[in-house]
Amino acid sequence: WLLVCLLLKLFSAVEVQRPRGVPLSKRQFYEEGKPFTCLDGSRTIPFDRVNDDYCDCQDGSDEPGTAACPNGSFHCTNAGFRPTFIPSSRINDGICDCCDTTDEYNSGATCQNTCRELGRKERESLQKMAEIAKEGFLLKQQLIHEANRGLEDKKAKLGDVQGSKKDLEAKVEALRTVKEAAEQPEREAKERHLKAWEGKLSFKSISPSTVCNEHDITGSLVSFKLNIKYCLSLIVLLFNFGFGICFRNLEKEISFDFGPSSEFAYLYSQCYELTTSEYIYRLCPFNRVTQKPKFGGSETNLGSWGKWAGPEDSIYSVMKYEHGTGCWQGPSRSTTVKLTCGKETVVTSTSEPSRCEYLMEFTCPAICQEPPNLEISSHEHQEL
Ligand SMILES: [Ca+2]
Ligand SMILES: [Ca+2]
Repeated sequence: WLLVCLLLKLFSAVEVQRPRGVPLSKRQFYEEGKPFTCLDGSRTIPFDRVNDDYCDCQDGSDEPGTAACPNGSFHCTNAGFRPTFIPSSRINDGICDCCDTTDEYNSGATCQNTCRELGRKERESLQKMAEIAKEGFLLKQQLIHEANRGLEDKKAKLGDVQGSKKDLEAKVEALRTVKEAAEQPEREAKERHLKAWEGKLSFKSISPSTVCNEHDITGSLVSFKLNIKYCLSLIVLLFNFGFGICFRNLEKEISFDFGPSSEFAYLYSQCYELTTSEYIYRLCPFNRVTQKPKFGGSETNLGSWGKWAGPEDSIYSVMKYEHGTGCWQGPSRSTTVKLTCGKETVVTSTSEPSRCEYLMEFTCPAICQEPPNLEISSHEHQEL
């Protein structure tokens, strides 16, 4: 009895009486036998002028089921698939537009109801996408775990670098003191020597050989000191330079926005290529995008890392690379990278939708969102 009740209820739900082409949501505006007011409120007409194949309302709302109004739209229920609207000009035009065939009710066209089949295919592809999202989301958790570990490592390294920089600075300072201490007697000796030499100059006649010899001694003394000085400066320079690079690189890497949970960190210092018939495109995330002719030729910069540029609710779904090589008599090249969920990290397509503005599609697990529970949704489908 319960089943019968349920079936009856279902039937009554499906069999809601309404004029042809009217969606369920607007049923209340089309009350059988009562005057109809155009949905834009412009005028009221007797109900028999609804779907009488003559356009009465400016907004086309009196002819939802005929092609009489140029701006009318027809609602296909498409049971088993997705309901949709089509322009009313497609009613009875001989072409099957609605999968439930309802748009061709009077044209003689033989349409087959494909809604069930379409619905099945859609569910399959949704299922597949959900599975990809599920696997991708698991991978993402792994990426987050690794990124956090990597970040801790890097922070520790930065601390180490700072520590050993201080250590070395102390050592260099000690070396400088040693050097100065060592130079002190030499300086004194040199001064003595120079004085003696001046004495010789003033008191002795200058023979070319003495000048040369004396000069040699002084010269080598000077060059020895220069060497120490040079060496020390070189040590200090190399030390600052090396540490500077190391330091800056680490700091730079730590400062990047790798996503809410650092899930995009693994893309840093990686590059991904896509070869088309003409070019090799290369995306190095957080760095730059380039294009190189496949058969030789120089590389073109299509933009350097700019920012995350997705819409407010999913800012991490789009990357923007800017200020690439300038176009001839045009702006500098830029690239928009759209990220979609996938198990693999790969560039799937590139295009140039408008001049010097490139579009790249990139799949990676880091963008995958937690999928809704699959089992519940498949149950729902079965019940339907
Ligand atoms: Ca009419
Ligand atoms: Ca049609």
